[in-house]
Amino acid sequence: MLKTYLAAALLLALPGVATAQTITVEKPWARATSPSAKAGGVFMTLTDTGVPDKLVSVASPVAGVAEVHRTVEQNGVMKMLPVEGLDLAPGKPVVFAPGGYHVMLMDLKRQLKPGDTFPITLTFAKAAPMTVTVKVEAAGAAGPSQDMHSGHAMHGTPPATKP
Ligand SMILES: [Cu+2]
Repeated sequence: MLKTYLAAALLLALPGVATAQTITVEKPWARATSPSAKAGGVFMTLTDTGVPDKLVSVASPVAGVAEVHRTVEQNGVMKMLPVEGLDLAPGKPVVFAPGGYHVMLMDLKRQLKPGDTFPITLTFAKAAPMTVTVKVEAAGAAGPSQDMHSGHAMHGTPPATKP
């Protein structure tokens, strides 16, 4: 009897195994924002250790709108383009970093101050949604490109001053 019960329990557990979390999120961080800023960026590294998947949406309570963006150069101008469904290939980490992919927080509800933390929720096509804690670093932290949002009028940030 006991053996039968255990076997049944194992079978029931299998779907849970099949949907085990296969995406890892490393070092989610954001740049501090100025008191009046309405936009901010979140960076991290996503690694898919399971089957091919997609990051389909992002959300955070600190922002009215959150989107995945990619900074690209078009005709010598840096632009940010929304990414609809970011492909995640097993074993190929996708790095979100200043000047490339980032989670764009828009309509910020509060200032992001160094040392603060806030949650963001990542929704995938296959893996279960994940909520991770983002740590706020100094405004110019860990990235060579501090003007990644220049040229993106939607964010309301002034263009970078020329040297
Ligand atoms: Cu952006």
